[in-house]
Amino acid sequence: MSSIVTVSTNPYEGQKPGTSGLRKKVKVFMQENYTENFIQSILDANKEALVGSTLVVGGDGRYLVKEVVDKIIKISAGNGVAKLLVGQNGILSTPAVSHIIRKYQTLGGIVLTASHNPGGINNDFGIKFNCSNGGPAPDGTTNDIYRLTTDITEYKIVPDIHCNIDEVGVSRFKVGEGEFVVEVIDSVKDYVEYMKSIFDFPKIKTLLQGSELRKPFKVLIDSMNGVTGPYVRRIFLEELGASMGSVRRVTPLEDFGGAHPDPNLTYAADLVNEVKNGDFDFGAAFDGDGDRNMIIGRKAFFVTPSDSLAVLASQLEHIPYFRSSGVKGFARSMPTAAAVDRVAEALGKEMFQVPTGWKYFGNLMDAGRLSLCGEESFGTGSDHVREKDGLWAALAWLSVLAATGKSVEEMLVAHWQQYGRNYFTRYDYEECPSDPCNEMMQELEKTMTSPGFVGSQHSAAGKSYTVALADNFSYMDPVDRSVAMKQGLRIVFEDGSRIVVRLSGTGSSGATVRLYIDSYEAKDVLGDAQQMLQPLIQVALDISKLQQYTGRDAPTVIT
Ligand code: VG1
Ligand code: CO
Repeated sequence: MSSIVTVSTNPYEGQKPGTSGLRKKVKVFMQENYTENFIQSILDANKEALVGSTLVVGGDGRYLVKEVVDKIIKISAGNGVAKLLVGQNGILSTPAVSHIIRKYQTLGGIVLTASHNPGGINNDFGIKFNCSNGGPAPDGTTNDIYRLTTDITEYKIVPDIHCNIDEVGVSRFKVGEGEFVVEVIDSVKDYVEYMKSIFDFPKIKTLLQGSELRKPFKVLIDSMNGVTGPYVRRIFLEELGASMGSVRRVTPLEDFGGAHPDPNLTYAADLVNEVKNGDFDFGAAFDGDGDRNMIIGRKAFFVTPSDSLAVLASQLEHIPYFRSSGVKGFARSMPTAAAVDRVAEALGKEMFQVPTGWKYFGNLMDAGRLSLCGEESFGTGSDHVREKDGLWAALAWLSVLAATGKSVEEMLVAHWQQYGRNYFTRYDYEECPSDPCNEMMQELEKTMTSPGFVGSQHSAAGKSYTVALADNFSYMDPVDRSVAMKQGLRIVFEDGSRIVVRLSGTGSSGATVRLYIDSYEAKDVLGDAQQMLQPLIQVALDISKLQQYTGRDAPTVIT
C-alpha cells in the first residue's frame, strides 16, 4: 500500500493559461514544484467531481512529456482520481485526447504540448486542461486554475507509485483504502477507428492507388517530427496502402529534429519544395500536437486555411459523417477571412464569428448549432471532436478530391469563380520586446477610437480606403452568454476590406504581433495575394506604426 504525502509549496507568478494552455520554456517547468503547482491547481479547479473520476493524459512527445506524465500519475493518485488513461510512451495527439475523453466519458484530460512551438531542453513545454466535452477549458475554468496557482500552499502526491508507460496494459495500485488504476492505451487505435467511421477509407484508398479510370493520386504527408507520425503511419501506410515515399518525418522526436513544428510556408518549406519539384498531387503537414494542417496541391499550390474552410463547407456531402449527422452551422475565428460566410449564406446555414482560440467553438458544437469551423492559423475541424484536427482535415480534402475528380487548384478556382475570393495574408512579428508592443496596441486603440477616425480616409499605392468600423473585438457566447473582451483590434473599411492586429497568446517569451489583412474581390479572383493586398498592408503599417514600435522592418513569417 502506498500513502499520500502532502508537500508544502509556494505560488509561482505567471501561471496564467493563454490562448491554449500554459506555455513556458522547459526550464521554467523544471523549477522546483512549478509543474506540481500547476497540476494540483488543475485538479483543484475540478474538485467537485474529482474523487473517483477518470482523466486522460498524453502529449506530443516533446522533451519533458514523460517526466510530467509521471508527476501527473503521482499527483492524481494523491487527489482521489480513480483512473488515468495514458497514451503509450505519453503519446497522444491533441485531437486524439479530445476523442478519448468523449468516447470513454471521462471528467477531462491533461494535454502536454506547446503545439507549434519548438521543443527540446532550451525550448517550450505546455500543459492544457480539456473538459468532459473534450474541448479546451473555457475562460471561466482557466481563470479558476490561474487563481488557484496564485495562493497554492501545498500539493498531494503519492511518491512511491512507479508506473511503466512504455507498454500497453493496466496497473493497479493500492492508495490508502482505495485503488488507483493507470491504463496505458495504444496511442492511435481509438482515433484511427473513429476516422474510419467518419470517412470512406476504401474510396480514399482507390484514389491513392489509382484505378482503370484514373492514375494514382500521389500524396506527400509531413508529420514534421511531431505527434502525428504514428497516426500517419497507421492511416496512410497500413490502412490506405500508401508507400513510404508518401510520408516524411513520421517519428516523433523530443526536439522535433530541431524543426519548428508549425505547418506554414516558412517552417514547412521542405515539404513545399519537395511538392513543387516532384510530381505530387497533394501535400499536407501537421504541427507538433497534430491539430493544425497545411494543404497544398500540385506544384505546391497553396490553400489558405480560410479558403480551405470555405471549400470544405461547400463540399461536406462527400463525407459520410455529415451525410448521416447533417450539417448544422459554420463558424470561424474573427481574424479568419470571411470566405466561409458566403458559403453559409448560400446554403442557408447559421454562421458564427468567435475570438481566436478553439475553446470558443465548443459551446456551439455542444448546443448542436455548429458542424464545421476553422481558424486562419491552419486550424480546421468539425464537431466530431472538440479540438481542431489536422489529419481529419487532410482526410476531408482527400474525400472531396476523390468524389469530385478535381485537382486542389481546380477546386479553389471553381470556388472563387462561384463565390468571389477573399484575399488574405497574415504577418507575424515573432518574439519582439514586450513593452513597446503593448504600447503600440494601446496607442493604436486610442487612435482607432478617437473622434473622426471612423469616416477617415487612408491611401497607399494609389488605393484609398474609408474606415467604416473600428473596435476592439468582443464576443458574447450565444449559449452561456459569457463575454470575452479585447480580442483584437479591428478596422473594417467601407468596401469590406479589413485590418486586424492582435498580440499572440501562445508565445513563451517576448511578444508576437500578428497583423491580418483581407479584402474581397468578386471578379478579379486569380491575382497574387501579396500583390493584391499591398496597398492595404501599407495602410496597416502606417496606421499601427508597427515597424517603429517593433523595430522590425519585415515580418518573421508571412502566410
Ligand atoms: C495561435 C493561433 C490561434 C490558435 C492557437 C492555438 O494563437 O493564432 O488561432 O487557436 O495558436 O493553436 P495566438 O494567440 O498565438 O495567436 V495550437 O495548434 O498552438 O494549440
Ligand atoms: Co497545435
